[in-house]
Parts: sequence; structure tokens; C-alpha cells
Amino acid sequence: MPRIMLAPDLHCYYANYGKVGPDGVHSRLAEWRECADDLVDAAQRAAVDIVVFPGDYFINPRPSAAQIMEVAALFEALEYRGIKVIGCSGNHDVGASNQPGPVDLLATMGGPDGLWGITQPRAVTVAGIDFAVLPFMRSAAVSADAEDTTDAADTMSRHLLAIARGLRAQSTSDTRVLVGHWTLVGAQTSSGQIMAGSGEPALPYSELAAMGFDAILMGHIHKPQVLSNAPFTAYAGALQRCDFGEERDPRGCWVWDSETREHEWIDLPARRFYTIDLRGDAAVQNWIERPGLTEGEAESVQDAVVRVRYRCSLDVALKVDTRDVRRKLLAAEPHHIAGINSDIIRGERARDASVTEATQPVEALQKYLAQRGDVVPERAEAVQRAAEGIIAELEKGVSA
Ligand SMILES: [Mn+2]
Repeated sequence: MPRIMLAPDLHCYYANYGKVGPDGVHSRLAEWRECADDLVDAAQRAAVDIVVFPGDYFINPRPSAAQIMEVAALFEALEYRGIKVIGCSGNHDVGASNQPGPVDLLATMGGPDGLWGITQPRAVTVAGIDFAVLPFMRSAAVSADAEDTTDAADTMSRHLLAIARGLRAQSTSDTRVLVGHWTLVGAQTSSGQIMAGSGEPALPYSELAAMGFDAILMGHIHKPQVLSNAPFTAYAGALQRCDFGEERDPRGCWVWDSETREHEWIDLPARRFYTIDLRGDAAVQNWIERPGLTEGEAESVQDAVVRVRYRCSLDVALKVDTRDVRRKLLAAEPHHIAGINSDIIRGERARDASVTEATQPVEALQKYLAQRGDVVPERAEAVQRAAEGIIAELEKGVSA
């Protein structure tokens, strides 16, 4: 009995959080290829018969020829090993017009059955299993008729359920699998939000289950999750981490055995994202005073896309030297430093009440330097003399 792999959203590929290497290959593409190669090896090792790619092959509906060839090469590698590919379009792949897009092009590249790129609802039978495929679609007619986006989403959901029911009715096999690129009610996003009422169509899992599907294999939501074991209902997530919102999401794919009805998770080597999150004056102060990263931080930073976020008062924020932060991060060999960002807690700065509108600039500077507490007296004096010079220069200009 066939074993089916649910592959994650491919999103081939994001050219951010990295750079072009000496071989001319962008580091994120190199990562994408490594994950794709591992997926092929994993499928073979797990004796998979069919790999399902439920949409979002690309990051937008206008991929380059090179990006299309990357996805085609992955599909080709699987089929070369005797593993069948079934895939459909996702919201990232579909433009506003109803013109053929990149997924239609892949359909023409994968043999006469067009299973590499299904862009219309379709029932297909592979290895004795009936698949009902619900690619992502936009409907100008539904949008035009609807009162608002929520109404349009509701109408679309109803249509999709009717289509799924119709495809299910065509099935004569003992095993029926639904594949699609849609939100299921109750699915959870990477931020932990429960999807429903978000203005996009959401399909009630219970209604699909009641139609008699044995597995519901979905794409769209990047947080891998199993919504049900019977029927096995799951999202595999995305092949790579698209941004810091997906920092904590595992990356990999599911294998579902149509005979035992059991599933297993297989990890894929997507690059890690890591945030050093410093909250409060004490945390920020301690971190900048430490000459290097802690062992744990260094381990997490190595080879990762990293960022530092610090939330503190302005007084402490002024002590943060971003070059120094960068130097500490670089010592642990990150893949890419995405940002060193401050979030100033306003109104918590201890103000010197004696500074008013009437205070002269040099006097105000003197008080400021004293209050900082981290400027040695000789340096403060030098800064003050320089300021006096600037003010004198300014006054000359005014009286002339
Ligand atoms: Mn996606």
C-alpha cells in the first residue's frame, strides 16, 4: 500500500537574509537546494511512493526561468527515483488574471498527466489512491458579488466544500486523499493565532472529514501541525524559514502510510533564525558589559540568521554601541546579521529638573554629561570646550 509524503510550501526562493557566494549562488538558494536534496533522499529512505506538493512553489506569480527550473529539477529527481509527484498552485503562485502562470508551465514539464502543476480542482488517481485536489484560486465573480471580503470568503468556502464533495463523489478507490492550499478552521499560524474569520476562506475540517477522506494534506500555513489523526489532517509548513516569525517552527515533512494509517515527521535542514531578545535596562546593561556571548548564545548564533532586539530606557540605549554588538555576534560566526534594533521605553529617563528652556546649551550639555555617568571628567571637559567653541562660532555668525 502506498506511502505518501506531504511536502512543505517550497517558496523557491527568498533572496533575503543572505548573500551571493563566491560561486555566484545566493546562500538562500544554496540552502533551498540542500533542503530539496534532503527531501528527495528522505522520500527514498522512507520508501515513499508519492510526494504531494500542496502549493506555493514560488514567492510570487512571476518567478524567473531559473526558479522554475529549480522546482522542475526537484520534481524530476523524485520521478527519476520512481516517486510520483502531485502538486497544485498556492496563493503565492496565482496572479490576479486568469492567464496561465508558472504552475501551468510546470504542468507541461511533467508529462502528459499534468500532475506537476494542477491549477483547477481535479480528481486524479495515482497508485490506486484517489486524490481530490483543491488548488488555490481567485474568483473575480465571487468578489464582485460579495458585500465585503468576509462575505466573499464565506461564499468561496461554500463553493470549495461543494467542489470537494463533487470530487469525492467521483472516487471509487478505498483510499481517498484531499490535497489543497487553503486554511482549515482551527489551524494555528506561526504566531499562535487561530485561523478563522481572518478574511480569507476557511474550510471546516469536520465537514471535509465527514465526506469520507482518509487523509487531508494541506499547504498554506507555515507552522507544521496535525489537526487530526483520523483522518490524518496536516500542514507540513514551509521548506525554509521565510522570516523571524517562523523562528520557532520546525522544518520538514510528513510521511503518511495509507495502510497502517500512521504518520511520521522527517526533519529537513532549513537554516535557523535566532533572536537575542533583551528586555529591560538590567538585561541590556548586563549584555553589553559582558565581553562576549554566552556559550548558549554563541551556539545559537553560529550559522543562523540573527538579530538583536533590545528594549530599554534611552539612557541605557545610548550606551549600546552597535559596532560592538556586531563584533560580538561575528565572533560566533552567524550566517547573516539581520538587524540590531532598539525599542526605547519612553518617559522612563530620569530627567534633570533643573534643565529648562532657559538653560543655556553649554550648561545643558554639562548637566547631560554629568547625568550619563559613563563619561570620564577629562573627556567631559574636552567635549564641553568643543561645544563652547561651536556656540561661540554660532554667536559670531548671528552678530555679523
Ligand atoms: Mn506559503
